[in-house]
Amino acid sequence: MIAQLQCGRYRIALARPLIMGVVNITPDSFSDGGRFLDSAAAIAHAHALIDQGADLIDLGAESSRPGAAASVSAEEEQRRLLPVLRGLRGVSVPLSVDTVKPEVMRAALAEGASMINDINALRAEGAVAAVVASDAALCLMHMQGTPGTMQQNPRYDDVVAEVFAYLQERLRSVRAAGVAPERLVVDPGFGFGKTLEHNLELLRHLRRFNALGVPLLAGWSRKSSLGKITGKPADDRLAASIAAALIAAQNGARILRVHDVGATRDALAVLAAVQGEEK
Ligand code: HH2
Repeated sequence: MIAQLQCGRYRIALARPLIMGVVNITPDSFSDGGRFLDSAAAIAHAHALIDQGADLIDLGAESSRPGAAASVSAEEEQRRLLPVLRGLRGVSVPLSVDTVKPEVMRAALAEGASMINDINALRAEGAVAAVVASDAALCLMHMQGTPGTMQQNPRYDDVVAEVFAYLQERLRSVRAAGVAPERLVVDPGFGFGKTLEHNLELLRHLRRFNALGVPLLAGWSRKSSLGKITGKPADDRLAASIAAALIAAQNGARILRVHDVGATRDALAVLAAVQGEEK
């Protein structure tokens, strides 16, 4: 397992689990849609998450929630994203951009993004070419189907083995194109073409994914599986999100993608104290 992630001009130590704070610059994200569509609000929220202890910020300008309508155009995505990236230039943490579109990846990298987080694992034509020559970190996520239809009937014979094989193949393909392993992160994609039981099975066996040799990212924050377990709506899933983040961290996740940075930080501090790690 690599000790440091190359993330643009940053080298991030992976000795303790890192917190990736989410800022959705969208009208329709499932938990914070519309709150940060305005650039100034998105920039202010990113600063607030950094103050709360975010190690990275993930900026998304297209919702991937289940049943999301036709995707937004690359122009619209850039119109939402680029002013926020510009406004955050010079912040103390790496900026990640959550996109599946090669043209948005190129524009984001030109504006100083240090990481590309692709729920499509760079499968779009031209996506690998858009990122290969940069020094940005790349998150490759597993998804069955597309956001529009992925929750209609997710099916696996062995969810852990199938997600593992998919990520292994995507890693192989991206590395064959010339990407150094120090730039790569994988994510089983909780909630992306998975039932509650699939998500739980992946969480139980998360540690197996460490055999892929690159850091694991896990995103459970406010997701509908937590709503199924607790019966609570997205804005009332903080405690459940913290519980899932802690279990993911204990089961080997090195980056936790969360909306509630401060609370997650406190929970991880308790875990670190128990484990005797440095905070
Ligand atoms: N989840 C979401 C979006 N991007 N990226 C990775 N790598 N892993 C995830 O689990 C993940 C992700 C969905 O959450 P959110 O951004 O809050 O919602 P929306 O897609 O509706 O904007």
